[in-house]
Amino acid sequence: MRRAALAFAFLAAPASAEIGLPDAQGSQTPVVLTAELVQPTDRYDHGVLGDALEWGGLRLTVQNCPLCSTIPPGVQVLITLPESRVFEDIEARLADLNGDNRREVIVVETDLARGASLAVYGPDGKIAATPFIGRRHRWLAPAGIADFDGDGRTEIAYVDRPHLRAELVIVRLEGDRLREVARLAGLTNHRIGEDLISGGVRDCGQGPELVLASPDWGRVKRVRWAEGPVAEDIGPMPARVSMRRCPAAEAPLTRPKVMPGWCRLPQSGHVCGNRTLPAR
Ligand SMILES: [Ca+2]
Ligand SMILES: [Ca+2]
Repeated sequence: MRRAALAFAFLAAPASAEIGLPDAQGSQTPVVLTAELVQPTDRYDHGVLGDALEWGGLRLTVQNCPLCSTIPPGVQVLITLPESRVFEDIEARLADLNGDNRREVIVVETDLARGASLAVYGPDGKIAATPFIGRRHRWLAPAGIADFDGDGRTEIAYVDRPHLRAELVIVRLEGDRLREVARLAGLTNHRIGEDLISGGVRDCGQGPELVLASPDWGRVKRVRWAEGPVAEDIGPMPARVSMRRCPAAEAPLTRPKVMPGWCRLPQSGHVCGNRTLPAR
């Protein structure tokens, strides 16, 4: 797997507690604290997210960087893509994908000639990625991160070509590869030109469920796991779908658990959960 060019920028260490996790030898291993997309660039003329700007870099705040033993904990690591690539996404997501209590970074990485892939990064660079879709101007939209099949391991859900193919794909990080574990047609979560990704993951007491849209945006769909992902029509698309409201019969007394960083299904509006979209 081709690795992105790495440029390490040792900047001022943020004031934060020591949270590195000791390994079996007692030494500290690096932990990603924050991740953000940086270096806006117009070198990819796709504009699927509403403008011609994508991102050329990924900035991580890492504690106990193994390559910087003389630097105090809490350094910034700048991962710069080659000119043939961009990060084509609205944010860099953090989630522990392999159960080691250290979060990985999940982001859409696009090759200018071969389209998008879903990539996973760590403090030392790229860990794994799906194959590029294979054609310029083809994209995928992350949909959620959770243990969808209930086996104790975390999966990532995304929609493959949300404006064309509209297929939900669920992958799992296994070592240095992302293995596809399920695929389901007839679902989407993005409309061309919107600078947000719609829907997301919630738990109404029966495990995580994805909230998505029909390809024509006329219906709201939810996807649960029953020996594989199963989509259920839960009604017409209203002006706004609340990710924070469960059907009354399912969770009458509790609010759903909404995974952070994901958006409401919009007709308008630009708010993803409680976070603000990065400036573009
Ligand atoms: Ca991890
Ligand atoms: Ca799982």
